[in-house]
Amino acid sequence: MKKDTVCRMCSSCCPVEVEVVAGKLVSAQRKSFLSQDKRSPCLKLQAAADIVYSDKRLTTPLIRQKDGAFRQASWDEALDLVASRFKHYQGQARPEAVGWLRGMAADWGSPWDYANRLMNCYGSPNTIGNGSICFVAREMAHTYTYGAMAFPEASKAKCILVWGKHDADTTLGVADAINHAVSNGAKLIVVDPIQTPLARKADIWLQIKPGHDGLLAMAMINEIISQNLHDQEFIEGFTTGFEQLREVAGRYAINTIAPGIWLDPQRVREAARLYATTKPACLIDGNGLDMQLDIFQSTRAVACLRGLTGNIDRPGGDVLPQAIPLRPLQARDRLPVGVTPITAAYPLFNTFSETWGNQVQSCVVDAILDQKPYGLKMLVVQAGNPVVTMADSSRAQRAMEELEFLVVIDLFMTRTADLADVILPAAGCFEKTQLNRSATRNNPIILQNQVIEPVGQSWPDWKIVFELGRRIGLEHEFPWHSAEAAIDDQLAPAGVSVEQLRQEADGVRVEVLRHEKYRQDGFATPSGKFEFFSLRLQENGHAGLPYADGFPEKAAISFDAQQAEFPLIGISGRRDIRFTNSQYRTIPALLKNEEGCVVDVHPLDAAQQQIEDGDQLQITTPKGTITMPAKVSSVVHPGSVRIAWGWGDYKADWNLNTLTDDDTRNPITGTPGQRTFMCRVNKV
Ligand SMILES: Nc1nc2c(c(=O)[nH]1)N[C@H]1C(S)=C(S)[C@@H](COP(=O)(O)OP(=O)(O)OC[C@H]3O[C@@H](n4cnc5c(=O)[nH]c(N)nc54)[C@H](O)[C@@H]3O)O[C@H]1N2
Ligand SMILES: Nc1nc2c(c(=O)[nH]1)N[C@H]1C(S)=C(S)[C@@H](COP(=O)(O)OP(=O)(O)OC[C@H]3O[C@@H](n4cnc5c(=O)[nH]c(N)nc54)[C@H](O)[C@@H]3O)O[C@H]1N2
Ligand code: SF4
Ligand SMILES: [Mo]
Repeated sequence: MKKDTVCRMCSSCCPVEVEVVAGKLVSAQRKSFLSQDKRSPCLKLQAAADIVYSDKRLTTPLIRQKDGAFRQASWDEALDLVASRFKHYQGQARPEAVGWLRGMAADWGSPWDYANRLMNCYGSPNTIGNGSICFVAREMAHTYTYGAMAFPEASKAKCILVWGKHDADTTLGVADAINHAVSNGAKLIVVDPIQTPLARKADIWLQIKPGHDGLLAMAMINEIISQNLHDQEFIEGFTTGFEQLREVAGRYAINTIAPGIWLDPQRVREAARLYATTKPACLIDGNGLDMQLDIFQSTRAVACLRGLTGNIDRPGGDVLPQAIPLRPLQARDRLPVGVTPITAAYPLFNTFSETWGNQVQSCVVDAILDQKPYGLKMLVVQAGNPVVTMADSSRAQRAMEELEFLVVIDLFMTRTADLADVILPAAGCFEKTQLNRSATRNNPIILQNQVIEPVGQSWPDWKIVFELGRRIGLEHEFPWHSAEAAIDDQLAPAGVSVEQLRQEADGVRVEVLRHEKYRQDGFATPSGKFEFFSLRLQENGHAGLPYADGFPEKAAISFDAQQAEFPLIGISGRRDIRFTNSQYRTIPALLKNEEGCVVDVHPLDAAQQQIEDGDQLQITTPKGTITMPAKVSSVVHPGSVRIAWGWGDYKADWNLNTLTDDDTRNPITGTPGQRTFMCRVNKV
């Protein structure tokens, strides 16, 4: 039988059709507006049955015994134990000593709301996401410029500028749209320090020096204004601070900037002209900007290009979302007044959105190890593997070990789960009904619909949270006994029900798609305008215009001050389509003899140490050393190496975050430099 749902094995949230035989998932196909032969392939989805029925799945709750080993337990026993620890800190009048750390995998829609609801009603403000290193920091920069995160209408664009994103590995719906537009003649510009498959297809590829995107954006702004290529009508009617932008960008002339960031001035000029004169153009930014120390200003500068060229909210440009009206489920009003979250040092990031809440995950480690701003004693980790995915893994691991009580909710055993006192087995995406953020951010709403029963005794995340809530005395706050009841409640203001979503597998559109909404509604910023200049930022002690205070030259890359000892730029590497972050290396069909776990070294750098393919290389930073096989390759620029990402759960010695730094962070978003850092490479 064929059943419709949404795949959530990565954050792409693709609508899929699943083949179910005798209650078992057999295969799954991704839906797309493109014909089958033109769709970008997903190897994870092809291995869906291997993942779902892997013998490595956690199938019962586990409790750690005195001798350190885990034993199987019933749900009643495990949940009662966890609930008793919640009550312990409440009894000590320290509910804020309990934290709930969320990784990316359970999604940021309803599951994020449920965790926040439980914690707010319990009395702790410390539900913490990992958005400081993922796209939330970028979303804040978009929001401070035009009120929301724009999304590209790439299939209708005539020019596509891709800035630090690789959709064919990470976001297949967008990859399809790019391919469609390019095959219809759209121009393609790619800004990426790596010669990716997309870069090879581009009309112009700018192989930028990692972490220096802000300078390129300012130089392009300068060029567009000085060549009079900007959209005068849009700027006059709908923006703030254009004259200041002209003045600040004037300090970033292409001829002086480009050579320092590894670029040919003439190519940058051509890119600026092509982007500004080919309408409509969309600008797709990605995780190449995230995890950078300079994330906020660089994304603001890139975002300014969308207004400068008038492409914001135009068909085929960068469209602003029409959010679905939802009943707020986070119960923020239940949090006792005066309890500050452990992320209090990042007030603007904590408050820029209605639903994101606290997203500076590094603060979890500060609170556990350094009691900063106060101690965190117990942690629930849901759908995350912080020991591997957080910056400075050794420190993150020490923090997990230091806790009085650690609960992990996951599908698989991980290096983080290995340190837990209690492990609760979660059901995977095909085993539960869920409302994802991508479904509520904008039309149409598509349901992640349960198509098979949970594997073993695993439970869906919603059920774990509701049941735990009831056991800590929140029966009234968690009245729902099914995912459907809770989703119906949340969707009531939109007038949409789960029943209806199940009947309309391609989604329900609450409002017709509109463009240029700013003409009627303005932008959702304090001034109602597209803000090149942000008074809100200036009043809070930050540059009101990107780089008005100059570019942080020696602070854009971790360990830059120690360049003499660590001369190469390390780039956290490719998101292979076979894996999602630290996941799926235990699946033989995907692991393929550890293919892809390599350090790419440019032939010129390789020659200095006679490095050849397959040689074992030690990569060292002030934080630690890992060892990986070499691949001599000119996809990287001389002076930089690309290190494979996500292998740290499979093999500790391949954990890239052993190398990264968490001491220095972006002042607004608390982002550490997990993408780009100075390092040294030695042949073993
Ligand atoms: N150096 C470096 N560091 C990085 C990155 C990088 O590229 N380089 N990427 C960063 C980014 S962008 C992110 S988002 C983070 C990701 O960091 P994490 O969120 O910690 O990432 P994952 O490794 O995907 O871990 C997700 C865990 O959730 C489990 N899981 C999967 N589905 C479910 C579910 O439905 N419910 C539950 N309860 N568990 C589930 C998986 O088995 C897995 O153990 O890593 C960041 N760290
Ligand atoms: N297959 C797969 N899919 C995934 C994930 C996964 O791990 N595997 N992770 C999911 C998650 S959590 C996220 S956040 C998304 C992220 O998905 P994307 O936003 O596509 O991010 P990445 O693929 O990490 O990086 C995009 C590009 O940025 C480039 N880049 C690196 N450094 C720089 C730089 O300094 N400047 C510029 N301009 N570019 C740079 C990289 O070379 C890469 O080509 O993917 C999601 N989907
Ligand atoms: S890209 Fe693949 S794994 Fe990710 S959601 Fe889409 S189909 Fe699933
Ligand atoms: Mo992410």
